[in-house]
Amino acid sequence: MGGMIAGRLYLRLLRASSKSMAKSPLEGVPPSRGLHAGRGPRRLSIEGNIAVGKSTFVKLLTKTYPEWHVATEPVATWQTVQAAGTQSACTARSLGNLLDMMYQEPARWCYTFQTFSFMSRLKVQLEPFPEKLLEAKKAVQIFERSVYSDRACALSTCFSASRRQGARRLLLVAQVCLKRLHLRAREEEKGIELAYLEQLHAQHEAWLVRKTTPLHSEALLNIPVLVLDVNDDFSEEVTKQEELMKRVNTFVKNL
Ligand code: UDP
Ligand code: DCM
Ligand code: MG
Repeated sequence: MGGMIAGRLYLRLLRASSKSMAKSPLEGVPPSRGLHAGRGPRRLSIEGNIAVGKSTFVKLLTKTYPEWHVATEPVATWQTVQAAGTQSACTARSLGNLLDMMYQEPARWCYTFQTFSFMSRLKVQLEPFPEKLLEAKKAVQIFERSVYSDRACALSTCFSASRRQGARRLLLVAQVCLKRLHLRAREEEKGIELAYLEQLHAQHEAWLVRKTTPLHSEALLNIPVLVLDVNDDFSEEVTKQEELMKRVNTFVKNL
């Protein structure tokens, strides 16, 4: 990639089609609880590097397609981990900020964080379909990241960071994601360096574009992916937003 990190968003169908699913280990799992076979919702995830603009894009989707169901990443759950049995508002007792703990001391907390975030995502992905989706003619459900990204990208990056803990690298250029990361200014993330984002970017490209990441099923290789270039700011640019939404519309229509 020659040093330049492309700001890219990837819209990926969550599961292989029923035809390619025949080979998948998930065979037998009902594809769409409560919906007609073959008319199930299109379930997609928004993938991409830290701070590339996934949440901003998800907001734009919500505005453009109010009939779709959109699930944001449960970051707040990771920032205030609740003690078991204290989840209700009146008994809530926080055990701490696991996201911060992971960045402060990756060698100690990376595994715990990855397990916890994976489980919280799984919980979101397994929730029954909301009422409005059951009524829609063509139901679409979008998740900000997925259990697949945890596996294909975050895990190895996080674990290799935990092995390199303490090593520091010089930053030469501020790139799109790093710039947006600083703009967002999440306290926990202020130590993130360009090299970390570069590694994550390479993993997304290997997984979703070059398709060289080893996967547990061949069927997953054929999953449709829409790649969107978001190097240019789209948070305020109406023309850019319209162009992005048009591409999403065509992609989803053909699924
Ligand atoms: N952002 C921006 N221009 C864009 C997209 C995002 O300035 O075209 C900003 C956004 O307002 C936020 C930061 O970049 O302050 C990170 O965006 P977001 O939280 O959407 O990123 P995510 O981590 O969800 O991918
Ligand atoms: N994160 C991580 N590993 C994961 C998922 C998320 O380290 N499997 C971290 C990266 C970000 C934060 O959680 O600091 C949320 O990601 P984003 O801002 O990209 O949505
Ligand atoms: Mg986000």
